[in-house]
Amino acid sequence: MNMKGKELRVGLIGHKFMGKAHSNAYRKIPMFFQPESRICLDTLCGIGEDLEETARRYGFSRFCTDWRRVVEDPKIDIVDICTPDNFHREIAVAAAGAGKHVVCEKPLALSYAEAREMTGAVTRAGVKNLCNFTYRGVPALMLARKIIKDGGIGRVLQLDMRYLQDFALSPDTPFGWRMDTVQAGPGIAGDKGAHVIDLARFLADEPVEVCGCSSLYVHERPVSGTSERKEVTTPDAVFFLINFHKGAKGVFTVSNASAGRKNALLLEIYGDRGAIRFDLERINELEVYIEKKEDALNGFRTVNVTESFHPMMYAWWPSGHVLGWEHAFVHQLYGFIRAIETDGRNESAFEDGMLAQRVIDAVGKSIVENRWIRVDTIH
Ligand code: SOE
Repeated sequence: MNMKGKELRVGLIGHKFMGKAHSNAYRKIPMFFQPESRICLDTLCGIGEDLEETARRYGFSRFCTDWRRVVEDPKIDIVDICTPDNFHREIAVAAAGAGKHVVCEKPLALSYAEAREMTGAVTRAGVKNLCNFTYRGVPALMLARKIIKDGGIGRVLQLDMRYLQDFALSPDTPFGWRMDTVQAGPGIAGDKGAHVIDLARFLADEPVEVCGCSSLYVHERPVSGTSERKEVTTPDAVFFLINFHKGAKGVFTVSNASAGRKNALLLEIYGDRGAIRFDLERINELEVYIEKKEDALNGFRTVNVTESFHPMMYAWWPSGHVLGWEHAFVHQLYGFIRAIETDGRNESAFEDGMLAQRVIDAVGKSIVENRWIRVDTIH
């Protein structure tokens, strides 16, 4: 018996890391927000001996190993894609064609051409669509966006955007799908690069021209559970410069080999009257500098973004009761549910994923050709 409004039945494809983050988020939404619909975890689709147990623990009614069953099931309202990147296009296009609302983890696709096809499919189908740039759902970054868009730091001049981890530093780290260009296309340039490119768009301005280079430190890795070793075909780190539409310049680094950095999304945006700084490993804090001449106390201040009047915080706990990485997923998916319920717009639609993919492709082309590439020359 549905307690309130209609049901929204979710078919989630991919039961590993992102599948867990999305399942957790769907379950938390009705506890902290007031959607009109009842969100039902209907089917979990994946490959692995742990699938049935995982479906039970996550609260799914059913499980299956063929994504087509999820897409073709008339009971399913939302298809949520948490697979390696090389499956995104086929599943999203099929889901849109079946009239499903579609969620797809970032990066949207393996290329701009694929992303354009996916965006066309959801647009023609008239279904709601989310490319989950989850960090748009971090309250501190939502506050940063408001400060910048309200002119709080003046004209944006410089962006220093990094996303650093160190899991790939050791040659003993086993081979993963992100290290295989067949499954992950440009690899880290898409995986972490999508995040920093999208956040530059979300917080500041549109990229116009890029120039990049890359590093690969470990060329082959052990394959878990076997005595085999596999060649790594995506870079461990990518570095790129961006010229932006309104004149700002940016320095970007994405790396899986930055010793000591565990999940360090480090953003610094400098304007002509102030600056903001953010570190994902300190997710509730935003460092803000607003130029005030002759103010003896002027300097960066650290805002604890946990007050009820801060973005999204009304729904959670009393002041100072901090949020974590998982809550950004709750905010993004709640916004998607509300877009479905109100026929409104959600943050980071497929179009945003497509525009980020165009920059990712330009970075890849720049690395190969060793020169600046205009984003609008990518088709
Ligand atoms: C690996 O780089 C990864 O899991 C990314 O794929 C996620 O988008 C990021 O949030 C955490 O790191």
